[in-house]
Amino acid sequence: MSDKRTKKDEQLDQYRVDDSGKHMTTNQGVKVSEDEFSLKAGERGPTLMEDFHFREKMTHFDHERIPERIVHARGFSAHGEFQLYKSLEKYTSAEFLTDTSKTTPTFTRFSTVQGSKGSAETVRDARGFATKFYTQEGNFDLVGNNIPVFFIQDAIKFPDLIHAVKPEPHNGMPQGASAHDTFWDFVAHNQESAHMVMWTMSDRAIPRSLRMMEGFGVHTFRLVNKEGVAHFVKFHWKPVLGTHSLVWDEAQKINGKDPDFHRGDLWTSIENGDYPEYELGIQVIAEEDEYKFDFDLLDPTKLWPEEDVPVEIVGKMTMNRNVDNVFAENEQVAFHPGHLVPGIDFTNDPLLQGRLHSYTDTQLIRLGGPNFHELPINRPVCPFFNNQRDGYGRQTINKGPVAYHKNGLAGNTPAPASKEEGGFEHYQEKVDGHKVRARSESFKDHFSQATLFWNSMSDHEKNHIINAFSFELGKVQSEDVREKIVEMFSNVSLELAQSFAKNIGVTPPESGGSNVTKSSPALSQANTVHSPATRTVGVILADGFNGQDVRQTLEQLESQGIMTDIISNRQGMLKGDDNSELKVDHTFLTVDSVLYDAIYAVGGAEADQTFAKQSGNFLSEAFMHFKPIGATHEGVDYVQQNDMDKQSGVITGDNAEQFAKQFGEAVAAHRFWDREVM
Ligand code: HDD
Repeated sequence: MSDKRTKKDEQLDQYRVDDSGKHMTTNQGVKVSEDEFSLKAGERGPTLMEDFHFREKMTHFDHERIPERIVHARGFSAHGEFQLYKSLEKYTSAEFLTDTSKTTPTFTRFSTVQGSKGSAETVRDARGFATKFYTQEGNFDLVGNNIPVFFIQDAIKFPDLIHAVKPEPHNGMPQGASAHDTFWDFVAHNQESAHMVMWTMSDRAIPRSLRMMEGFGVHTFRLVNKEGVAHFVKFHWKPVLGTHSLVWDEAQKINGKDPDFHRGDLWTSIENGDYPEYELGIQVIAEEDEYKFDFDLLDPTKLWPEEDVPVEIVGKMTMNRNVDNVFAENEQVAFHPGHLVPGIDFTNDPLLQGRLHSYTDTQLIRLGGPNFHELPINRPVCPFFNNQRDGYGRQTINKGPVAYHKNGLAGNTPAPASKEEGGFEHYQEKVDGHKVRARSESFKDHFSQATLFWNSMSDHEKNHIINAFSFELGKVQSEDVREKIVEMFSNVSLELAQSFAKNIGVTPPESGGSNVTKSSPALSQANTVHSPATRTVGVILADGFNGQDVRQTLEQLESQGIMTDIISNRQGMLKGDDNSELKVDHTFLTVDSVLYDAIYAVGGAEADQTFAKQSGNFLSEAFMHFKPIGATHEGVDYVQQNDMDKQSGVITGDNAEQFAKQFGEAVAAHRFWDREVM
């Protein structure tokens, strides 16, 4: 964890408490003399009401849960800081986007959407990517997802969408999954969801790591400069390690083997000093170009193809400090897409407009009243003054009798600030319309960008999408829903609809398809950055291993940033043929092949048949998940016994230096898709 102190850290220090080495007290500060036995009338008698220590301890415990978030309940967060690369004063007056000398403290919470607070993490789902920037001009929250579009176009449909995707109300199933009737029934009857469904059926919905996924603000926002000139903007987070995914079978197994897989990965990398980094990118469109596109900029089911509107990289967020307390920080943090600072503004996107109501509303019930902004994690780092008073849990002690505006007794303060003094002025957009409940005609093309996404996928990505539809609809009981979905997605791609139709027992459509031929290479993960850094390799080792070679290989892998865990059939120290020793991190029992990016099998002269069998299981599973496999010494026998020799991504050889180099390259490649049966 970084020792660097941000302004937010300094503020949080006032609230951080270290209890170690202290006497136990009640909440009133009275030292407690006994904490194991309640006060009783006689050793075998009833507990007495006057046991204030027991009552206080139990009452607090009884109240220790708050409502979980209605969506995004399962999440994990970390502190960080944002460094701007270049001033955006051309577009915005926001200080944190114009002053490159300042770093801005951040707090980011990642989440799944559907599952409850205790659900597993590698489910198929969108991931929340919400960042609070504690700027000197107030908090700016970028409350986005790892998918650039959304299921619906109007916030009034959000409760319907969420009711449909959440566990079905009559039996509370399924947990952490969209593979059930009500979700797909919703999709079939709300065809604006087609584009986002393509994303959730793609590898994007099963990220390898929270450190290896993109983030998107989704909506079109406005940047407004000092002169009051506005530009439309979309915000992007680009992970420095690239965008990478799990494979579906692996993801499901991880859910059982390690339901905390994503938070564990984030936590460990921050503890190790491998700080997750995401570059902030913006796409900008001038106001006068609003109508130059074949989609509506206000429609949240549409993205701006990066080839048409390039992403300009403007800064970087580094996450460098884990939370001290999950409840105080991760659970109590309250994000809101309406938390803006001067220089950033809304558009009329009807999904965004509705979100502006929902977030405060939900915090009121979740955090128990209107003072949640005073919770340490939510407090701005700049001072804040107004005439709000009272309410549950009020902490600020406002002095003086005046709590109203305008006033004379306090010199009419706190007083609103002019624009020059930093006051937020809403962008003066001209709006002229009838009050209607309607959807704009320009929002009615639901399929073109879904096809754009499909066209942009590599063969293996397409294959995964077909498999995902086949899995999800394979779990849907209603024949009618299955048929409707096939029909709906035949508008996106005939090839797609035909392929999964036959897997789910629906007659494949003969006609349909799309005339969109355009593709956007930026949408394919096949074109992402590949790096071996922070990849994890399970090293299978037994007593009698070749000490010199293994040490050299491990050193070289580590010098490429690769993390290694020694796995054996027992814990403790293993002895090499040169009497050197290596400590076992895990046994075949405590970990699993699915928890590693690659497996490196070495074995050892003293390994027996059981060891060879267990190694074979690890290798076979890694091979099945298209992962790199390395083998030297006795490990080569395990590879040969399991028919993996000379297959792509299987590296063998006894020259330690050459092996480490080739294996490192394979680890960076991450998967060998030619092993996949197409
Ligand atoms: Fe939302 C939480 C992202 C549409 C209503 N949303 C929430 C979180 C994220 C998003 C990342 C979790 C924040 C955290 O970690 O605490 N939501 C999105 C995105 C959307 C979106 C990217 C579409 C572009 N959301 C959306 C709509 C509504 C909501 C249309 C309602 C009108 N969202 C909520 C909420 C939550 C929430 C009910 C639950 C917990 C919370 O707010 O604090 O208010």
